Amino acid sequence: MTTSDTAGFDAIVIGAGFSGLYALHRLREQGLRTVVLEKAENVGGTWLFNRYPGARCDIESIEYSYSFSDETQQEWVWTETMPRQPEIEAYLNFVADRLDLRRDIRFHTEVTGMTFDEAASRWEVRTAAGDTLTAPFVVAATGILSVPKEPEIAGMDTFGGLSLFTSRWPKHDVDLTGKRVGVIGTGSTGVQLIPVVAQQAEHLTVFQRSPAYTLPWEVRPFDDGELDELKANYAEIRAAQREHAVGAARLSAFSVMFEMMTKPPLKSASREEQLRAIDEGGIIGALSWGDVFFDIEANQMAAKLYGEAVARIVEDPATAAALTPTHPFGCKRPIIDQGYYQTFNRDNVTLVDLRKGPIVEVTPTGIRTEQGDYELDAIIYATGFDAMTGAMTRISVTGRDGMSLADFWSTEGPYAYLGIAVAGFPNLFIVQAPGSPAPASNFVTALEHHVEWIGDCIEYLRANGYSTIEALPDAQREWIEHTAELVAPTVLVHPTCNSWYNGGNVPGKKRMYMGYTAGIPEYRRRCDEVVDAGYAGFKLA
Ligand code: N01
Repeated sequence: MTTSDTAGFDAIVIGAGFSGLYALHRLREQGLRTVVLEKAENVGGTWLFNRYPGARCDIESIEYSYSFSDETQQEWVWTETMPRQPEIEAYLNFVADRLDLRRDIRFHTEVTGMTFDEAASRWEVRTAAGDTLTAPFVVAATGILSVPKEPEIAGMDTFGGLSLFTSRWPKHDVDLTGKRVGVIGTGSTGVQLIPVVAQQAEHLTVFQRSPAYTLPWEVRPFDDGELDELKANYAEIRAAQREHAVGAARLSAFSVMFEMMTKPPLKSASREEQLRAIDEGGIIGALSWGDVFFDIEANQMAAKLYGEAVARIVEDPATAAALTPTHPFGCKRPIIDQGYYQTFNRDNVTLVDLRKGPIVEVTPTGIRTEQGDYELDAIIYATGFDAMTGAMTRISVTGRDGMSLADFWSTEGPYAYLGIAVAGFPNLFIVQAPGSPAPASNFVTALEHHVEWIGDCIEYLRANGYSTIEALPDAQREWIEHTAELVAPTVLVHPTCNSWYNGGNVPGKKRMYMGYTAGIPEYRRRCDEVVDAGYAGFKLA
């Protein structure tokens, strides 16, 4: 295939991250002439861009990897229980080479727009270079956390030092030795980055708007022979993973949270029982109560207990108090860390609690807050993502009757059917769209199922002479209502929670919890049910 070859594809895949690579492999195996359009210079998606110091996955490597190919899972060698970013990037390159995927990927090719041609029942996909490619099916493997949320702080452009963004970290080494560094953002990214930067910088100032709940975690290299033993049991490991609600059966922050739900309620625990919980379980013990996810009062009690556990690690009482969260535990994606709280005992680390006075502006020499000015040589922005919908709303997607996807999601809400398709946009499959189980699970388990469902669906359409499939608005509404009912009794929808889960982290974004929380097996059962009923909720033509 040459790069000027623009017509006659059976499927166009957008993005060459985890989802796009598998979609290409799967559709090609089905005999579809498939091309992947990728704006970056290589495979990897979000794992290519988020190469900041300390970046690593929070699911075990043997589960945060493709299960569809026994060769790749047997051949690839993970070195640690939870992989660092360079190892995940290398793994995705290995898969691309091993499955000979690169010949159908066009790098440096950014998709800027796509329009459904109703007469021809196909998509016209436009690129930044001015090419138009056509295919009946588009699989948007554009990523759930691929579009950075710009911090929009006044004066950012005026800063005379080094400005760094975790979500587009430079490829070359960044030496922060001897520098006064400021970090803005204490989500999963900031919590991973801060302990590593503290070891390099002359001084680190952490600008914290919302303290995180983060679970201390041991990550270790595999022992001799351990990985081989795991690989010998891969069939059982994968089966258990698929049957687990969060798509990861081994120890992870998610499985710990599930475990917490089985514990006795905090509201009826005596003070002695509460203290025993933190004596024996530390930070995780403070949160391990059965009622915290469903009862906001219990959740607030757990937050206080969490603060007590933090104060046992952080020596300065004011800093410990500032590190204690006030938003509900569980309403944001769980975080794990290596030595986060211990970092604040270092002489070269200062915490600025922005709840006491926010950032006013970035100045040429540092950051001005209502509490004072901080002189800095480098500022690192770890401010998160426009998640779930961000990537697709940055492409001008026009469906039936001129309908715009970005307009629909911004006016109606981030609706999709089964977390895969949006009414009004025939033959467009979005991997991990709103309503997918991905946010509350292992992304890789969720996306493998999506890709397989999409592949099977396209095969069914072709085998049965259908040229289009389209979600029906009623089915889409019912799916969204169902997802909303599932989270209604939980703290996930508490109004004080601003998270990428609900779009509350992006000013102006329509607020709605965007995941499916009944677990992967139940999701799979519902998807199977849809298929068995002849693609119920879809119109096939
Ligand atoms: O982003 P976040 P993230 N001024 O949105 C703050 C995955 N991930 O990149 O909470 C000051 O969680 C913001 O403050 P607040 C994982 O799914 C996985 O850290 O809005 N602060 C918050 O503290 C994760 O959930 C891994 O008050 C500002 C932070 O920036 C998801 O990515 C590793 C601000 C953003 O936190 C996102 O994590 C990394 C401003 N103007 C990421 N704007 C692993 O696998 C934002 N903030 C382990």
